[in-house]
Amino acid sequence: MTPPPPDDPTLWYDAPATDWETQALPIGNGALGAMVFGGVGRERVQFNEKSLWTGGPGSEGYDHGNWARPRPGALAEVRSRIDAEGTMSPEAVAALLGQPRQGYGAYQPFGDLWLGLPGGDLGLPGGDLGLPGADGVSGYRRELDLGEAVARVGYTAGGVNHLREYFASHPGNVVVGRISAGRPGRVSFTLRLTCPHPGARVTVSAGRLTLRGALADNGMRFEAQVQVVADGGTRVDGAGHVTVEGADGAVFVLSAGTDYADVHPAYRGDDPRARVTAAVDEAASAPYERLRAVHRADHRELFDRAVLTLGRPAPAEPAASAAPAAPAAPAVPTDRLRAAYTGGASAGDRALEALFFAYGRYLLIASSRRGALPANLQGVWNDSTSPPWSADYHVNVNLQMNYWLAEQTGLAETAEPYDRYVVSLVAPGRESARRMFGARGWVVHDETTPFGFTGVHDWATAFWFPEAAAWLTRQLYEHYLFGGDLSYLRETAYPVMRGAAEFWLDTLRVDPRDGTLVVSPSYSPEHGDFSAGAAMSQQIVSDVLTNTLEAARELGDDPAFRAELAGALTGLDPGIRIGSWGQLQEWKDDRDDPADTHRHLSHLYALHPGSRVVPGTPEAEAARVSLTARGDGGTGWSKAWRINFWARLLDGDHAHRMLAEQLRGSTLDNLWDTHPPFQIDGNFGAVAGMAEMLLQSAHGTVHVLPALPAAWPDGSVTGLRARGDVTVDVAWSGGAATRIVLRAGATGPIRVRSAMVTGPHLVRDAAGRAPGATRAGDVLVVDARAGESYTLTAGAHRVDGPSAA
Ligand code: FUC
Repeated sequence: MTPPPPDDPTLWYDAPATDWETQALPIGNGALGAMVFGGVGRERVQFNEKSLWTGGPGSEGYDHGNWARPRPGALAEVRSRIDAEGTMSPEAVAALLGQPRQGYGAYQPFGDLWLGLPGGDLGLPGGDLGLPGADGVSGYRRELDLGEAVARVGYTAGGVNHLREYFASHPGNVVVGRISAGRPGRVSFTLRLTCPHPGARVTVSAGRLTLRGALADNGMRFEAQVQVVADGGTRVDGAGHVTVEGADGAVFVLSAGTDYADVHPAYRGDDPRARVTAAVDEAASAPYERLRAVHRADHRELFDRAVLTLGRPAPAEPAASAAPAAPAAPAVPTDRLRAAYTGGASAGDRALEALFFAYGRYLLIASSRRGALPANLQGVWNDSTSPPWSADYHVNVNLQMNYWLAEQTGLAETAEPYDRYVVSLVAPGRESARRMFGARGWVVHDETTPFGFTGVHDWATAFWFPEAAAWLTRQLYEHYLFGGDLSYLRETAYPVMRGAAEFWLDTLRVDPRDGTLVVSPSYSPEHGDFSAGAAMSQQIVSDVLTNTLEAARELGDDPAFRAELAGALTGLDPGIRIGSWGQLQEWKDDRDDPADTHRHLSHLYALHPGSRVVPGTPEAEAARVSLTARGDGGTGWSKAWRINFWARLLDGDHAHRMLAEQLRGSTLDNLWDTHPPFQIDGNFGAVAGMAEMLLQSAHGTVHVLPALPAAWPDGSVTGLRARGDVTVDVAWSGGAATRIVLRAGATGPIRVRSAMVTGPHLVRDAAGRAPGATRAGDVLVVDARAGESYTLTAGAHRVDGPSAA
């Protein structure tokens, strides 16, 4: 097979996948996802389309989770019991405020493509996928080339080389496969299309398979089409399949869609047929090489923006912003690389870590692109009609975590679906706020769906979390802080933030114990009892009110509203308290148990993703005490969050230890995160954490290598983003930065923090001129101009005037 470009990060294996969750390889374009198995006698390509969901309108009893019967006095009763008794069990609260889940639904698999290949089982799915070694197969390789976003399967059988390639094109909205052989006339296969949903029908005409049906649960219509195009040979339509014999090569293109629309209250739009037909027609009439070139350019534009290399000393004198050397494809199959991983000092360990970083960014590009729903608990990939947690949008940490890496690693555009989704929750969320709380603004609880489920169910452990709306708006505000786009703040972020803040202005209440404003009932996610003023509730509300006030000032919104926000902030309990054993308290009362190792670390919200807890302060020390007590265990996403926490505490070694825990204990052979089971938030959260280890900008400076672990003495990273519209490349050696490049998107001072500037160093713009710069301690303030780049180099031989000030 054609080897990949030598420098592209690549996952590869020497055997086909037999298991969907742990071995198959994901491709996707945001709306469409597919899992490639790479069988020899038979290939399976399982596929999804993001909007295919049961539940919502049309599903029995659906009303957005709003209370089916009015509950006058129920909230007041919970509040007064909490006032009187201090706490209330989740079960007791759920009995008063919850209700059985109705019409919630779940994300659905769409179908499977099966390629029956010579020597394989051409019958119905479910049998042997075909293992290499049988029938004289040699040189088997299955890979996912992250730079090209192409999955490949190659082997030699009967003296002929066979190669299949698959990719999911965002510009074309199609999944494309090419089947080729090293000799003319040696491509033969039968392609079938199957669907797990009862009543769906497959018809075949002119080499095109059409799958059409409607979900029994909610009537959602769906359609997929696959066109087979053969080069030479014969192509014959059969009952439910297309057969190609003796071709020189063949291509298939698949597209799929539903009649879902993200519009409240019907959530239905046009029949998908016209869209699917147009996408397949267009791709099927284009030459394969062109489809691939367009896909490649589209993917590379995002993917190439950030590259992490670990374990190679930084090159001595690279050009200012020259394209970096990407990590080379490791010589060991990825499953063996992972199995051998210890988190120690080996080159293989560094290669796996760099690959994991590249993979997280790849997965976000593949599962979150403009025009589709955001990445759910499984991104876009799901093979089950009843997936874990419905593969939904959990908003008590998981959906938020999916997008932490977007701004930091140069993928801001991938957050467009998230923004659009959050905006779409406002209409149903206003209704829930009004009907359940009698409040302005909007609300959503613990988890939600594409149909605006903003109310509640009654699973006591996780049903009540009205703080979710406020937390969701943080990413929108961050998008503004990173990119500085004022019209985005005005038109997209601020209205949503204002609504989330208004909800709390109407819902906070005075704590009779001390007169502060608190959230009640309040629940630290999935942990302990309900009480008033749990740390996370207070920290989130403080965050949303503070951010909204800042934004309101920036935009000059009405003074009366600003005064309301400022007043609430004055009375608000900020939820940051140091307890009896030096810990950051999880609840307003000092009830934390030092032996508790619960996976949630909700009370550290103000450390990350919030920024109220600043390293070096007593509160940060208390956060460290809490974090240490909770230990290094936890599920996949929980470990990922801990990487971020330790990085924010500027403890690179502990952050790295958590990354190692994640790779050792919570990562599958295909490098998917496992909760268990597979849950993609851990992939995304870990990459955000790695980025936080290398660059932070939450506290007013662009802090370079804030938490570099001893395990990463040498390396380089390009394309990390800092708040204030700065793009940063760093090369380091022996644990110290040797070169920092700042690319300024805006004119104004950039405050760079790095130990480098305390020693001899040079600062130059791209033309070799010294910019205005002043230094105080380890912070250098560079007078930057938009569009200009500034290179800082360490070195005794060139002490420089302005920067040595
Ligand atoms: C949160 C977590 C669970 C799980 C679920 C999808 O509720 O507490 O561990 O990740 O989301």
